[in-house]
Amino acid sequence: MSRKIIVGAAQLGPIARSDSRRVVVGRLIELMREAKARGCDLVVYPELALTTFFPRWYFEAQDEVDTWFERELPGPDTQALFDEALRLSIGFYLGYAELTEQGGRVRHFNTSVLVGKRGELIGKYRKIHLPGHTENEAWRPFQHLEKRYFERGDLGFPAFQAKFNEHQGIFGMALCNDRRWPETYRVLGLQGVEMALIGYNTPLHYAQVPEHDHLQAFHNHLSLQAGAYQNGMWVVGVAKAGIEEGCDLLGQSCIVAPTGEIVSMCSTVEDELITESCNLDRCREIKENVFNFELHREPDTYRLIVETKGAIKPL
Ligand code: ING
Repeated sequence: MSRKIIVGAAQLGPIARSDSRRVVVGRLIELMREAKARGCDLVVYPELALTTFFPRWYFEAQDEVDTWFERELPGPDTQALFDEALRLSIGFYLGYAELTEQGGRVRHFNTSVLVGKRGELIGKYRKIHLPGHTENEAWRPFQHLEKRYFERGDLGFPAFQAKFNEHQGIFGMALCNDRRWPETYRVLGLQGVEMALIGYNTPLHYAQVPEHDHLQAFHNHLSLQAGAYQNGMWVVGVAKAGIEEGCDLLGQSCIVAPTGEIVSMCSTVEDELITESCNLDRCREIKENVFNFELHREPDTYRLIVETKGAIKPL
C-alpha cells in the first residue's frame, strides 16, 4: 500500500517591516495557487509567516509589540488565505504570532496551525524551545527577543490524525529552534507521527558564536535529517529566507524522507515552492526496523540512566 500525499514547501523571501499583512497574504495565496496547480494536497509556510521577523528589534511599549500579533485567525487580513484554501480544497500549515486571552490574562505565543482542506482547524502548536534573550543587548548587530515577546508553548508536541486526500496520516508540528532538539522529534515519534511540519527563520549570523556562521545550513539539515531518520518520519522544513531588513536569513527549505535523505530543496532565497509526493507508508521501513521502538527501545533503561545521573565515577 502507498499512502501518498503531495506536499508543497512554500518558502518565503524577505518580508519588509513595512509590508502589510494584506501584501504578505497575497504572496501566500500565489504560492498556494501554484501548489494546487502542481497537485499539492498540503502546503507548508514558514514560522511567523505574516510579518517580518520582529523579534530582531527591541520594542519598549507592549502595544507596539502587540501590533505584530494576530488576535484572531482567520482575521480581517488573513480571511482571504483561508477562503482561497477552501476554494482550492488544500490544507496548510501556517506560522504566526498568536495573542489570546487565556486564564484571565493576555497571552503571547509563537504558534502554528494545521488547517484541513475543508477549512477546519486540525490542530495548533505553540513553540516550546524559545531561543534568544529577554533584554535589549546593544552589542548585537540585531536582537533575538523571542524569550521577551513569547511565552513558552503550553500544548506540548501534539500529534494529529488527518486526511489531506483519501489517505489518513499522523502529523505533527514544530517551530524553528524546536527542530534542533532531538526531544521534539522523539515526542512526536513516540506518538507515531509520520510527517513533521516545521517553519523557521534562521539568521546566518549567530552573534554568540560567529565562527559557526558558515555552519548554519549544515546544522539546519543535520537537525532535520537526524530527526527524520531517528524517528522514521517525513520532515518538511520551510524557511523565511533572504536578506530581511538587513538580516541574512537561511533558505534551503527542504523535504526529508524517513530515511533521512533530502528529496527536494529550494535553490533560491525568495518565494519558492518545492513539492514532493510523500509516501507515508515509507515510514515503516524505519519504524518497523532500525528504529522499532517497541523492539529495540527499553524505556526503563533510560529511566535507569537518568536516575543514576551521579554515575560519572571520579578518576
Ligand atoms: N531562529 C533560530 C533557529 O533556531 C538560532 C535561532 C539560530 C539558534 C542559530 C541557534 C543557532 O533556527 C529561531 N526563530 O528559532
